[in-house]
Amino acid sequence: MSDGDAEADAGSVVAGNRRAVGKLLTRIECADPSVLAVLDLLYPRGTHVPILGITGPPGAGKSALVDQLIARFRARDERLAVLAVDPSSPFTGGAILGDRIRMARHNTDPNVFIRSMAARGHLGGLAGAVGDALIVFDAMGVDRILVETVGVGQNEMDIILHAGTVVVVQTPSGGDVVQAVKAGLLEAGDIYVMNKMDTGGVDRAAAALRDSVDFRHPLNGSDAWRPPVVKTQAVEGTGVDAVVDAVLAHRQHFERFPHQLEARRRLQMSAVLVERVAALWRFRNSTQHPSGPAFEYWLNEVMARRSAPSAAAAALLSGFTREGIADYAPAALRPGK
Ligand SMILES: Nc1nc2c(ncn2[C@@H]2O[C@H](COP(=O)(O)OP(=O)(O)OP(=O)(O)O)[C@@H](O)[C@H]2O)c(=O)[nH]1
Ligand SMILES: [Mg+2]
Repeated sequence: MSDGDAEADAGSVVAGNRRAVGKLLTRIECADPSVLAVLDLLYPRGTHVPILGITGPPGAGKSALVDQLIARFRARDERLAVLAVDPSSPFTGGAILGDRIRMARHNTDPNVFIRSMAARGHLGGLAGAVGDALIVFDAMGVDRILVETVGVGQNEMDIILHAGTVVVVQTPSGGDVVQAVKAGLLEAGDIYVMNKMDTGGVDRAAAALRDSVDFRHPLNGSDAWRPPVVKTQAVEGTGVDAVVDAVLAHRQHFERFPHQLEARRRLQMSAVLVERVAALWRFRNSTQHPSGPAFEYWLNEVMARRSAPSAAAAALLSGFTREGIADYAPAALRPGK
């Protein structure tokens, strides 16, 4: 694909062409390397759109909440992009299809772009695909981006690495808090939602969550954000206005304390970079047998005990390109020279 094509694709995204956005996301999903040139053009043209992450255990009501949030933000005349990350994990217990369809009712609204993403083939894994999709969303001219991911194990990290505000959805059911602690969700949230308030034990569960969250977010001075705990019934929309208020308040908090937002972005971006480095290496070695002149060269060096493995690894890393590994074997070091 030529540079001109990349320019044209990037231009269509910036112009808000939904078809172009959709095609680009498909190319990201299936790890089409020609997409990298488009992302390079789009990234500097991003507009720092606020990203709202919604995470929590399977079936907690994340999609139902997102559906309600879309309606609320649309009522405020915001243009939205929504990414539903599908980890294709065996844990997923919610009524995916039903709720996706319910959420998809907004797709007829020209100011809402909804997309779900699986992306196991992506160079940077699912986290990489989400990051790349967010670059596209950030450039397409929307006012807010919503991302839903299941908060199990590593998957909630996809959101935490990118979102300016993270909403953690819980339910009163017994195992949730234990699972949340395990998944690191009690450190991750800026806002906590105790959903399914129509089911039993919600007040006790919300109070226990309040205590756990306070315990993990010690208030260091008056400029610290105290994550609110909001009770909701996401299908009917009860309590969702309070979630919206909390989202807007969190944004205002960052406007008052911009250094906190800056510090968070820096921390997130360093994690993104580290993850990208690791992903490049994993990709290379999961898709093909490690080979090529550079790998062979350094393998031989290690086998012959001329180079320690760590030194060879560092040399190999220095020869990385994002498509894989460059043919990197310094001529001066080649055997026989
Ligand atoms: N009773 C009750 N049911 C709810 C509530 N919110 C969601 N549900 C139901 O719970 C089920 C799961 O809701 P989803 O919105 O799909 O949950 P999810 O967290 O998106 O699920 P996954 O994406 O599969 O992890 C659905 O059958 C919803 O209708 C609620 O507040 N009360
Ligand atoms: Mg869902």
